[in-house]
Amino acid sequence: MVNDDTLTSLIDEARQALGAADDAAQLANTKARYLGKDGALTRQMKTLGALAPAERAAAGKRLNEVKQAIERLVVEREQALADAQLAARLAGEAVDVTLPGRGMGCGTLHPITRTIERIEAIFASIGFDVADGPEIEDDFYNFTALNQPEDHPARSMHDTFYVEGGLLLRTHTSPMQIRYARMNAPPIKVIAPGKTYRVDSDATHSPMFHQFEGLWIDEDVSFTDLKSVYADFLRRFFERDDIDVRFRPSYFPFTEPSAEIDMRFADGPLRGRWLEISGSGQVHPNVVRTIGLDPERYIGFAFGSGIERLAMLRYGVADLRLFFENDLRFLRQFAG
Ligand code: 2NL
Repeated sequence: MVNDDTLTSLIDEARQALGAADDAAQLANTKARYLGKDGALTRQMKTLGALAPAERAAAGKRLNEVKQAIERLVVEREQALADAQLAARLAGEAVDVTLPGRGMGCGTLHPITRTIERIEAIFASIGFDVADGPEIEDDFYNFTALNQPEDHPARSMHDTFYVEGGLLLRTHTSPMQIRYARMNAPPIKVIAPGKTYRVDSDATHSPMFHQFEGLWIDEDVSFTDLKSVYADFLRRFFERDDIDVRFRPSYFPFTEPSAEIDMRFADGPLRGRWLEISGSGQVHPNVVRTIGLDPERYIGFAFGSGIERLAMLRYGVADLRLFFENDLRFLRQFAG
């Protein structure tokens, strides 16, 4: 019953069929066709029982050899398919190291950052320290220490962002200076640039904007010193000498007297127009006391200026919102 030629051709047939299997699923099917429950070889094995005992041993041995031969073919094909798959994956992932690079996209400093760096460098060169401090403040440092009465409208929910725990987002950079002045002995010469927050948003107001304030406390400073320092700053900031500066009376709770600082270019498109550029004043005696100094002995001068306004004038930017939209076409113009 077990014919040797049939078995030999069965191996050949299996070799061909296995060789034609292109993936794991086809290979499993093909294997089953020979070695499975109803496979060609399995069927041959089932005929062994009908053989005479004398023939059965030799036929059984032969069938086992054939089975092992087909099993080897299956393993070989499995290995060949795995090798081919790996080779295909490696070919697909090959990196052509001779291709030109994509180029490195290099960012630029934001114009507000550049403006802050300019301001810091100018004031540092005339002996001012640079203070830093938290953007989340408490009522004391943001208002009380600055002589803001409890019922001052600036404290209301309409102007100030309040956060959890009775804290708030600082509405000016003055709290940094109060902290600095309480930690350092006079003479105090410091500027404090940074982010400030107010509930306000339209074409000319952003809920987050930047300010820098200056504070100068000593035994004998005067408005004249403040004016010459600020005028010097403006001429260096704008890199031009044709700048006039004037003080105009004003009011702030933290200074007395207070003055608005105006500037005017002699040339260029803004020629002759007075521009409000900063608030300023003599530090209020209550604030001097809060800092821990005797207002009979120490006199202070302070100013506070909007950084976006300075940046708009310096770079000729017409709309405040451009600074916050982060349109790369705008920002790239400040490269280098
Ligand atoms: C404004 C007003 C000003 C100050 C800020 C100041 C800081 C301390 C003490 C006293 Cl620690 N004063 N800062 C003084 C006057 C005006 O800014 O509206 N600027 C845009």
